[in-house]
Amino acid sequence: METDKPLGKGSFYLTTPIYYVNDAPHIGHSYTTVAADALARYERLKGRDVFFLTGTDEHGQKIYRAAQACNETPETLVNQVVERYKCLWKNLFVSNDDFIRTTEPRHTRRVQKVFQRLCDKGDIYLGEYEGWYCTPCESFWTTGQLIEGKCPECSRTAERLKEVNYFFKLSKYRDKILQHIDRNPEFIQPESRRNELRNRLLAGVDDVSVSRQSLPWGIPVPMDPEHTIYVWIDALLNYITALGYDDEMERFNRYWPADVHLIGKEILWFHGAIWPAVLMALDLPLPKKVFAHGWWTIEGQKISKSLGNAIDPLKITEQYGVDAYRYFILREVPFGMDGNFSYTMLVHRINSDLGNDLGNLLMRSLTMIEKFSDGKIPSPQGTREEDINLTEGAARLETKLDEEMKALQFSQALETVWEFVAQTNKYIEESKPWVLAKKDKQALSTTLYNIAEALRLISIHISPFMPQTSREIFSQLGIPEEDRFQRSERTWGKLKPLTKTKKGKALFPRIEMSAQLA
Ligand code: ME8
Repeated sequence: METDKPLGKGSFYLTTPIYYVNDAPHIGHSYTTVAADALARYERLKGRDVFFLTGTDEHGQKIYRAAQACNETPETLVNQVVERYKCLWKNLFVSNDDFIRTTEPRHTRRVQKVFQRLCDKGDIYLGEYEGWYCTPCESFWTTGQLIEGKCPECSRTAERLKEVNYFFKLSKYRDKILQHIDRNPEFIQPESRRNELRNRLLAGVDDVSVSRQSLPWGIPVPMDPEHTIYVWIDALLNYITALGYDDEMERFNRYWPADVHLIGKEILWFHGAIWPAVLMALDLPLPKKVFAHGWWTIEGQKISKSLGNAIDPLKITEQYGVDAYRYFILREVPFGMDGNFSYTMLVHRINSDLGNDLGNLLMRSLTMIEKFSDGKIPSPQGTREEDINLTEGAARLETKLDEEMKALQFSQALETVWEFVAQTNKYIEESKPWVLAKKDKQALSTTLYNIAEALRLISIHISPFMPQTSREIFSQLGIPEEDRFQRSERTWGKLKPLTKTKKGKALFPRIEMSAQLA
């Protein structure tokens, strides 16, 4: 007997990077968070006990200087900018379970404890740092790593630094990390990034500086408060401090290790080398997967403050809608590759995939149900070969989607759903309900039922990506809230005949190219 209980496949913990609050969020930040949200919603749909964490990285030289530049205290700046992040996530329907700020006491006290423990263990020691520092990346570099005197990551000018610092024994863990990477091909994804990381580790690693001298904006080193803890150590620890490590262990024990850390490719070193080493030093298991996705450019150019081309995602969603934006960023580029944002492509996707394919499917289906069945979903009567094809298509869709979501191939997953949208449109063309209405009422009933049933399943499958559109389709089909997402509702044939449909407005009205923002 089927039950509506969750599948009980256990917990699923996923995270985004915690973003710097020196400046407002742009589409790059929204990309990782929306991808994480789609995954979180998908896993919840599967019955997993999901914990989805995002937050903000609020300490360090970069934020300190940003505050100075606008004559604010760092506290004022971070309190202002964090609201922009929170507001954006709300607007984008992001369903995070927690939001951690690194200035919160629950975080700072736990970071200090971890730092102390690593010192006690002998994995952190006092030394002298001489080298370079890139403030925008908050990264230490050796002379050999600089490219033409510039930061190899962001190509900006690095500063010479000579100061007494605490060091973490990264070198001690190098072989163990390499071994872990080799034994667990799923650990670092995609594969090309794993190879880059491996090569960098193989080339040899130095111990890393984990404190800054006389930088007033950070968490003080517990036994030496003249120093502040290096912002990257502070930040990485959010993934466990948010779970309560290590003074409220219930949540931690329930969710750690993380199933996936979603990050951008530029911060893989921190997540694929430094973070595993810290976890090893703490005798904690490593996250199951770190996925480093690619970068968005805007109309072909890197998103940067100096170019002034960063787009506020709220501007896009105001004009084009939240779900259209979510669909576009996840569909347009295979997860892992770089992509280019252009309004032309956005409008194209809205008009073709969302308007023509999905929106018209709903509209024409409900129009036919109104016209030929008095606005009520008829009972299916008999099964023809074309009906079997459609139900098989639905079953294939579910299996394929599972594989693609497991591999975090969001774009492919959406393509798979759209193959089924196309199959349903084709089913209508071939079944010709308008002809059946005149000569075969039984086949007409079956056909109209099947079309509505296909739409119901489409609505379930798009819900992780486009929650609002999913709700809209359900409500136009007349399906009450309680019948939408239970596990037993996911198989073909669960749509109740005689359901009264409520045709509403077009899901994605056509946008004329001339109405573009840009
Ligand atoms: O690095 N394309 O924060 P951050 C795609 N605080 N994704 C982009 C992007 C782009 N053009 N620009 C930013 C930090 N991102 C640290 C993280 S985690 C313990 C600490 C996304 O504000 C992408 O996820 O610079 C990238 O890794 C992240 O934002 C960097 O955000």
